[in-house]
Amino acid sequence: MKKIFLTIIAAVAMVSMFASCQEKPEDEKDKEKEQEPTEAVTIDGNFADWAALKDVASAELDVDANAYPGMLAMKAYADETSIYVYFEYELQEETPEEGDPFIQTSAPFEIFVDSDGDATTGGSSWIWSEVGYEYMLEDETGFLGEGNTVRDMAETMHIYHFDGVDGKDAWDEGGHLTELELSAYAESAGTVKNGVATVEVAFLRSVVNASKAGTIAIGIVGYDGTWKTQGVLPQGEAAGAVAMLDVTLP
Ligand SMILES: [Ca+2]
Ligand SMILES: [Ca+2]
Repeated sequence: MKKIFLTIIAAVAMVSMFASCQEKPEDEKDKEKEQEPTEAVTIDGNFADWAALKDVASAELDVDANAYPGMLAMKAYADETSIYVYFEYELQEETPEEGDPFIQTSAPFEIFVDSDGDATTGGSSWIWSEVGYEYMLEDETGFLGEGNTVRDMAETMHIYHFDGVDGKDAWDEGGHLTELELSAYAESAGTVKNGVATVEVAFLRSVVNASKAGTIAIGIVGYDGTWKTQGVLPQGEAAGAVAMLDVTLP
């Protein structure tokens, strides 16, 4: 009973603190409003905001990079709170065991993040020459929605922390991924036109432990509905030829 009473006292104290916080003079409120960081990119399927950004990290499919040609272009950017990734992905023809080829309707997707900017720490991968990723975001449902649309992956994007031996592939001995139980940290939107999906994704810097200014590196992979690798960026002459993309954190 005493414990309950103390809890009530604490609750009342918190409510009154909260109430006092609410009663700020108008000019102070205005000042706070000015200090609120504005988002560099709005996740709305409109890409004019990307075109307006300065110093965007970017990678494109090289003409000689034929191994995984599905990912045509990527850009990455960060503001004070979030990391933004843009990509263009050409939908691939899939050939089921029976029947005619059809354009893929499911596109699982992964973002690898070397969040301490040190390729010698974290997991490795055959996909890039330098990786050292601490976190991987993965959506097994993928970014394609019903019809010619791009869906919001907010509810289905999983995030994994690499907590195995540095330099090991997550699927080899010594490698290990732990899924983090987080929600409401990512969102996505985009369009599908002429067989190309253009997608913008945002996720919080805090969930990949990248809150300080510095440099991180990002790589993306797109798959078809059977998890066959279709697109990789950055990509050199082949997968494994180049490092992930450096992104500056303010
Ligand atoms: Ca936008
Ligand atoms: Ca690392």
